[in-house]
Amino acid sequence: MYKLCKYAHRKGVFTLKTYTAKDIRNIALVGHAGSGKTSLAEATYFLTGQSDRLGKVADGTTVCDFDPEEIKRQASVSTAILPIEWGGIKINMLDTPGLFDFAGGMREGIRAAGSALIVLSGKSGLTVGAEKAYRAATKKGIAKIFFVNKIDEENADFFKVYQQLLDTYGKKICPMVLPHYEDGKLKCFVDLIDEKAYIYNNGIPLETEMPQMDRAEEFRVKIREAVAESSEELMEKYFADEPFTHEELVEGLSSGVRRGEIAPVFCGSAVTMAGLTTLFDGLRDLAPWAETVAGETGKDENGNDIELKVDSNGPTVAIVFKTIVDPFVGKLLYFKVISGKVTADSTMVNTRTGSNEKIGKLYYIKGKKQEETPSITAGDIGGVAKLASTKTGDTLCSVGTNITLNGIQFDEPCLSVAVLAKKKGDEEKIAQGLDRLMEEDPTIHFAINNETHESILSGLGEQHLDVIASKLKSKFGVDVEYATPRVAYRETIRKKVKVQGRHKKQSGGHGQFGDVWIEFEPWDCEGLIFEETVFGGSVPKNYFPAVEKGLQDSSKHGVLAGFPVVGVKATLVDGSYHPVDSSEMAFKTAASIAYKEGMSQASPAILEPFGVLKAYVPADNTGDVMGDATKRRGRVLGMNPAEDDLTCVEAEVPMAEMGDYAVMLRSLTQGRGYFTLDFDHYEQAPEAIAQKVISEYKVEDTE
Ligand SMILES: Nc1nc2c(ncn2[C@@H]2O[C@H](COP(=O)(O)OP(=O)(O)O)[C@@H](O)[C@H]2O)c(=O)[nH]1
Ligand SMILES: [Mg+2]
Repeated sequence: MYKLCKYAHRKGVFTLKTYTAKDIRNIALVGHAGSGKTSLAEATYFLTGQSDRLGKVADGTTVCDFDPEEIKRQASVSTAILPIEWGGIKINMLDTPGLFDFAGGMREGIRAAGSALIVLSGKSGLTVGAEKAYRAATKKGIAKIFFVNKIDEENADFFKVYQQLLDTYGKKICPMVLPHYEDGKLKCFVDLIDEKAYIYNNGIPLETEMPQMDRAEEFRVKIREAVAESSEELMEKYFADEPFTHEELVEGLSSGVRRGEIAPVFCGSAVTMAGLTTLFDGLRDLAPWAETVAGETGKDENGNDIELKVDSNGPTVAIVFKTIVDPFVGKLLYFKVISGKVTADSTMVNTRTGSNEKIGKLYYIKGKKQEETPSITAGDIGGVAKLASTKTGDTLCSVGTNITLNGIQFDEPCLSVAVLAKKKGDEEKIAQGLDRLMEEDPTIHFAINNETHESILSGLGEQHLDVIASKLKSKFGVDVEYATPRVAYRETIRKKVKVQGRHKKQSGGHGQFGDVWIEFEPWDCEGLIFEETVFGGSVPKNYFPAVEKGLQDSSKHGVLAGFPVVGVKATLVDGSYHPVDSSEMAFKTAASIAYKEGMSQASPAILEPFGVLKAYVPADNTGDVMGDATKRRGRVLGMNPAEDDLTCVEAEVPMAEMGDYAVMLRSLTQGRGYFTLDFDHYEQAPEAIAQKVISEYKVEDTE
């Protein structure tokens, strides 16, 4: 154990040294909301002497949750960085949000991390948030370490949580420290690596007598087996029943962690700070150091793979993993240096845009604070402000290098609302604000729908959209309201008719005259297609374009509810003209008269958009999902096994019924499921729906 007193409780500003990659650990704190990630990061910050006050989530005094939205909600909505120093190494703690609505932050944190520290509550155990984080870390290929938190709580049960982990992830689960209870009371923690028992006083470990523990031997054997797996030499030692040295234990375990074969489990409490120093030691000794994990494969300008070693003398390549937008200060980008060294007042190239970026001042990030530094070396994380066109996921390279790193795969927005300005005239400011917020948060999408003319904002859930509204208010001074987006219905006809459109006006000198006979019939086409079969010049050729124009313009609005018309063929079959009074204008008007008449007679109908839904859910939920799709007037097409032990239920569903699908699916699957929904085709709306759409249109029309 590294002596805490040496590092803890230093007052005042603590300037970070420059560390080499070997001495840097980038750790993403991930897991279910409320498991104690932010509290753990705060306790770590305090205990290692970076701050002289322990921040509390409930009081809104944490360094991590500094955003007003986070203070208001007492929950993280974005990823914060807290660097600490422990026994000669630097640990960058990336405190990510656990709420699924803010999963973007989790992806960003994991992108920058070499290990995921999955925080579990000792009471609730392995929950969906932790499962998702485990999966995300596995996909990224980084190490997984568990911390069973809230051990101070009465109904916390470490061994139950351990059993859950074992059942789910198998033998790679390996506890490093055990809580010891006597008469139902937590007495001490047994460190299985140090072979020492500790009690903690405000986080300060005090060695105590090693207790008799029933299960300790079982876990010691587990550790020995895991270590033996790491090399032949150690395997021989294991079979010879020789004890491992401390160094061998650490070497064997860390190599297993690095290879993803061991997921060590620590425990303690972020509130009483018990067990934390053992965790820090574990992170120091077992979490892969930047040098061993941050080596990445990038692509050169021709798309060839380039292996990058974490080497501060190599070409400089850095990945931008987070953007913070401040309307006054501008944009702050967080980046991780994979290779080389980013220096202040230099020029780098953004490989996506190909343009140069002027790097001004560089910072280490500490919560909302920044501490200036002349450079950031390979394996470390830094911040830079005021870059012209760089955004999250971009690669920055030294001039002359062209290597693009993998960006970040974000979750697709799935819940959409129409954004309305509370104050008329704010629309432009709202659009600008949302554009800026999109730079900060790649999981929101904002665009004007050309057809409904609504501003549509999409995000990952209701809380997410709430936060956006609050940010629009606090950062850009505009108030918005959300409404259900309009459905883009269509209109068509169901029978063939032939009608006349005659336009005649005599007003003083020149008159207006146009006369057409047009057949309207259902047709398999996108909008309205026009043909003519005029015989003998009853309508002169030069007026055909005017007739077509009259029909096309009219077909933008159906006769039932004003929606665009599709699936109609209009054939000009006959008509008459006047040598003086006829004009293009007059024929255009005649065509629109025929349109109104013809469409009304041809049994018009409302069509509604249908989409293909792909709902990815646990097998247990497929029955409910299919039942729900049917209730929404959908048709189930089938079921297929999908990634991550999920099943994909595919269905055709009317878009009008899908407004709350994101909310429903989240609650049905406890956040495990997700879906995609893409427009596919139109279908005739049932009578009741059609009547509703028509009467709404009539109300609007008279208003
Ligand atoms: N008793 C107890 N409460 C804790 C512990 N860690 C966190 N909490 C509480 O759990 C709640 C959620 O904690 P927070 O750190 O915001 O969780 P996060 O969502 O994972 O960041 C807060 O009220 C904390 O005070 C712990 O170790 N013991
Ligand atoms: Mg948090």
